[in-house]
Amino acid sequence: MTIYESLQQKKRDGKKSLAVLIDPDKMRLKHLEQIISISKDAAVDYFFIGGSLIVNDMLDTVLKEIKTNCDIPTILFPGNSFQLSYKADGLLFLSLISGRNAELLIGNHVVTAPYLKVSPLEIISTGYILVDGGVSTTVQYISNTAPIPHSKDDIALCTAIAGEMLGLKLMYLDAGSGAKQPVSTSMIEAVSGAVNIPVIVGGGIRTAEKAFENVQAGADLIVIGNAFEKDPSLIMEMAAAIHGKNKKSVSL
Ligand code: 1GP
Repeated sequence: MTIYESLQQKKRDGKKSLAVLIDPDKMRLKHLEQIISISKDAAVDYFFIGGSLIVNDMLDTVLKEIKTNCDIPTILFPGNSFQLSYKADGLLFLSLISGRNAELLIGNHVVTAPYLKVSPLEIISTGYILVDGGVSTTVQYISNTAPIPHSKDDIALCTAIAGEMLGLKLMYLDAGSGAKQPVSTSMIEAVSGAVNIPVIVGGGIRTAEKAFENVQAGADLIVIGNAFEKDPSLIMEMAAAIHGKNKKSVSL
């Protein structure tokens, strides 16, 4: 089963997933070992690997470390066209559909397409919707785009519908790494109620309660980076809250 088929299957079964986001630039190897070990115990569903800027050349090292220690699928979540490694299993082929920067809507895709076409990576087209998280994030600066205002659910909704109609396979609602204000549950409800493809939600999620609220609102996959970098033991709690929804037995 491909990564995308597994996501579709889980959506059909009403199962929710957790992805641990690893920014290769920020990650120390000791810390990574700990994150991998807890992720295995917590039955984390995916590793997302990427950052808006990667300064050090740690991408391959991080992927190798994950691959040698566990079977959790690794998905590149690239901040730019240079963040490519054949050591990963898949790649989110992101189109920044909340913005109007032609390079990030289609330009970079044209340049990278021939490389990706011959790569062993599973390419998953993804509509990336940046939502205002109450703080100016690296993505906003680097992408040179304005995020969708936090309370404008209808803009996010129409953007997601358009993205699905264009044939995108996943929708990613992101308040940006380290957001003060995560994406609202009302926006998650609006978007997930309007599209049939799996919905990913990330940015500023710090508590199991928030993660649980998001999956109840309709998110299929929750992505968390910063909170786990600060405290890897949180992975256990978050995974229980997200997966607990599967069994409808969690009480928070
Ligand atoms: C950012 O959605 C991710 O693109 C994760 O954000 O690091 O704030 O968890 P955090």
